[in-house]
Amino acid sequence: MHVLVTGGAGFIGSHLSAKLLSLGASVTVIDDLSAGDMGGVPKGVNIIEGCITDSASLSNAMQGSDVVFHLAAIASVPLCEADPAWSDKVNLQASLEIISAANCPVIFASSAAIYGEPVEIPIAENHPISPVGYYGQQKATIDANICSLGPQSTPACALRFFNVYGAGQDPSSQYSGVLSIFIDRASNGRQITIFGDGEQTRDFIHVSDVVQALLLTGSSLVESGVSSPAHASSFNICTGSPVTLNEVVDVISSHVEGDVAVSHEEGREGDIKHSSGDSTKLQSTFDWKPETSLTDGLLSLLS
Ligand code: UD2
Repeated sequence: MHVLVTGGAGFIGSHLSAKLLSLGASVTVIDDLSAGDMGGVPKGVNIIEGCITDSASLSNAMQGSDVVFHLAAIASVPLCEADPAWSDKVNLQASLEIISAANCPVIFASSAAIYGEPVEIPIAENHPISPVGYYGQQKATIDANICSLGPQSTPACALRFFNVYGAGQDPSSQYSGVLSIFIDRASNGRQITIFGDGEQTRDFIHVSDVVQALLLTGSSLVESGVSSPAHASSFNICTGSPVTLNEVVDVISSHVEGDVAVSHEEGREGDIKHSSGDSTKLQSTFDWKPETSLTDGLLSLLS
């Protein structure tokens, strides 16, 4: 099986590539290293250093693929806001090209950002799509495009990632999630800053559970093509068990030596208060459930 992982040098992509290799796949990664790090790509992966907006690099990467996991994106809300024309090229135009050019199934990394401020919690896949900002809008457009594919099209699905965390998420990067920042600071005796009162909730999902969801939907599309229940469909990738930042800090505090210093700053502009997904659709369609509890996930990062 020849597998292409776009954005394969990134946080999720490198975990996926390692798992695919261990399953015996031949893995190609295309990554422009704007956020990824080739150091995280396991030995044995065929690496193409290039941007998905470059048609020649992309078609070279896609050649001979049996399945494409399309994870490459400008995955930062502020960066997309700063350069919407560029993020349109990367997140939107290149994604459209991948879906239309692929002669094989495509699994697209969508995002909980497409829901915007929730009007109903937990958020199921039929929650209104109301993204705030370019990043969410671009993800929403590709997600909708996939959900409207017909039976003659490329087999494809969209996975809507909630707050993914795990080893290898660079805490110093502006792409980093709050957990990697908190863990890094607490384990180095540095102060944690909570934006707002810490009562905001997030649905944190461990990267190994995300990889499992990618593999299950990918293999279903490979085996059954457009007859797969994943085809032209979207799935929330989340635990359904939201936690507050204050709870996160409590868990971290009880597992590091010494006190964790916490300061509060004003809430970040544009932040949503509560986010909690419903993953019933994925669980009832495939044999998937989140396996890593937040406590176990945090502990593995602290040890
Ligand atoms: C995530 C994505 C964002 C967008 C959004 C869509 C990341 C890093 N962010 O934002 O790109 O897709 O989902 O809903 O993937 N916080 C602190 N202290 C810190 C850092 C963060 O208190 O040092 C707070 C932050 O203000 C927010 C919460 O932690 O209330 C989570 O922040 P985040 O950036 O990890 O994730 P989120 O859901 O806001």
